[in-house]
Amino acid sequence: MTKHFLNPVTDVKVSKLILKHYFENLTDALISDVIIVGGGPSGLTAARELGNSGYKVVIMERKLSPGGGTWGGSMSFNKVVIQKDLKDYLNELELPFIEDEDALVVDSCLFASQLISKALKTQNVKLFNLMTVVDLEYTNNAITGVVVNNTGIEIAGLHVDPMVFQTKAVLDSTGHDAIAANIYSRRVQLPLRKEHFMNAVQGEEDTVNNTKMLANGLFVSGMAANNVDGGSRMGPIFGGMIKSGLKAAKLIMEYIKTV
Ligand code: 48F
Repeated sequence: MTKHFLNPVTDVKVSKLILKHYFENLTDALISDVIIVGGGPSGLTAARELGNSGYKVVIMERKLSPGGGTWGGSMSFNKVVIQKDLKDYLNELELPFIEDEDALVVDSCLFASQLISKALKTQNVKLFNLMTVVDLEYTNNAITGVVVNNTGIEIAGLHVDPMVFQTKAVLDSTGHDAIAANIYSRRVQLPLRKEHFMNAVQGEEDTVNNTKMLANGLFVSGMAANNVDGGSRMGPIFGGMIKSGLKAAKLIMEYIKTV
């Protein structure tokens, strides 16, 4: 029979290579500059920006696929809309768009995949999927890490202890869940205002305005930011998420210089 591969790889070699390289990465991620909780559009944008500026970034993503709410467009109709202000940025992402009615229309799957690949291509950014952030580490009046468990363990409700990853800054980009902000708010009794009614124009402004440092070392972006400060929600329009991610990266860089 004709052989198609000069260097066949055995089953055990496949396993060995995966274990070796995955755990090298995971061990390296124990101490980083920034941990981004949630690989949606605002988190991925911040990750790319921070990675390009030389920061060591770890993304913890609960689901199998990063990308958050970008994949499905609206009601599964796979297009998203982005404001014309972001035209140069989309060109930078090498993301094709159609200009219509003074807005940009983008294929949602291409949008998701370009955000992911542009963030991960910086080399300084490492993404771990199927990892759920369940708590925060707090040291000397600052958030200094995240507590993580495997999503499978969380779903099964098994009594297995999580693991801590230390960092200088945590970005909560978990969207509507605002998980890190909610954990912080519960622990220190800081009430959050929760998101407001749907309004794309208002919500897109709010998400950028509400992007901020919530506590020393804890930042919020995207819909998580609106869940902290009562911003409006919006549908599949994403200029606000990109601008929020860029703003979060800038704030984090300024903060890290001070710690
Ligand atoms: O929700 P998501 O896309 O966040 P975003 O950047 O963008 C919001 C928009 O997609 C959309 C919208 C405007 O168009 O309203 O909702 O604010 O992505 C959040 C990501 O965080 C992950 C989740 O799986 C998703 O990929 N995530 C949520 N909780 C956790 C988490 C957790 N505990 N640990 C890790 N990841």
